[in-house]
Amino acid sequence: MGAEPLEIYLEEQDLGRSLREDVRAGLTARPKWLPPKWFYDSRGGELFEEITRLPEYYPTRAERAVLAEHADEIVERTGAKTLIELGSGSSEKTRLLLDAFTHHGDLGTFVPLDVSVDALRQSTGQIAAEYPGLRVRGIVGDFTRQLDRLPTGGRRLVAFLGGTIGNLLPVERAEFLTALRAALETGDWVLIGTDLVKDPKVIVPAYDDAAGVTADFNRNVLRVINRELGADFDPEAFAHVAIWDPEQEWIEMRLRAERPIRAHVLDLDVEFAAGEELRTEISAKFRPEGIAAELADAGFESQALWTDPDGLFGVTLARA
Ligand code: AVJ
Repeated sequence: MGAEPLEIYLEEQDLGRSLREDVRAGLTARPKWLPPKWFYDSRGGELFEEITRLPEYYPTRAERAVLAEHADEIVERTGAKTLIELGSGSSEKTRLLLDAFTHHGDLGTFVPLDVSVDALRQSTGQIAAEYPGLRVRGIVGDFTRQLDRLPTGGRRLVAFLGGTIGNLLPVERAEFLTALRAALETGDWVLIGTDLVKDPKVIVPAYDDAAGVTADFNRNVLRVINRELGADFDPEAFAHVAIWDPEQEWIEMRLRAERPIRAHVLDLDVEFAAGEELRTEISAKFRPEGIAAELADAGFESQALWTDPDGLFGVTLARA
């Protein structure tokens, strides 16, 4: 069984419209901001994959260790027939779950959902080839908006890995979890990866690596806007900034104008004073009690929180 044709709920024009809306809202706000989902064109996706291999970027390795250790238990406890992955990207770590499900579960369908058509086309093709007998239904969509399109029926497990939930603001997170609960039936499961609060001396370098890959990834959002909206930003005129916010317990990525900058995008004249910063991402870090409380508020019951041996990253299994 090959991968089925991608189900496209986010057409080019929807993507274009939401990019324009975000750019207009974010670049006319004070302070200026842009949402992190616009990093991920194909170059951005590749830069992110490169980040996951950096010595400083621990979350991917730590989460992989947790999944490797507990995949069998996840299969046994959930008994899932359908695995849905939100923000699936390359689905690299998900293969640990697919391996366990193929060895002693009876998973029938894998449903990766991502905004990137390129990433999905690649991952669904590869996974369908690697797991014959598995039905692979890729969905092109935005995980904050396409939750009502998830396939129904059969015991479902929704995986949301990588700590991507930390890229949402707290209120967006609550809305997202509530919408996810509403899209599920009682008895379905969620598996959520969260980076944990720890010494900022460990966190900051993960977002400001010595090789400058994260800086390049951060600037990529300006390249995306230049290409998609015909803007004229000079990405190299911006410095990469990664700052730990101890009150909010999140890391913020920003682009700091190194000199006064004037750029044009849509019908806007965008001006940056020298030193002015544009927020491009927050990446929240969590405490175990906070994760359980947020899940409970949305109507989920946490059943397990596993961490890697160094306690860097947590994976929570919860039941709807
Ligand atoms: C893995 C998408 C959640 O917040 O760590 C990596 C992306 N940003 N380096 C994260 C990211 C900067 C990221 N997510």
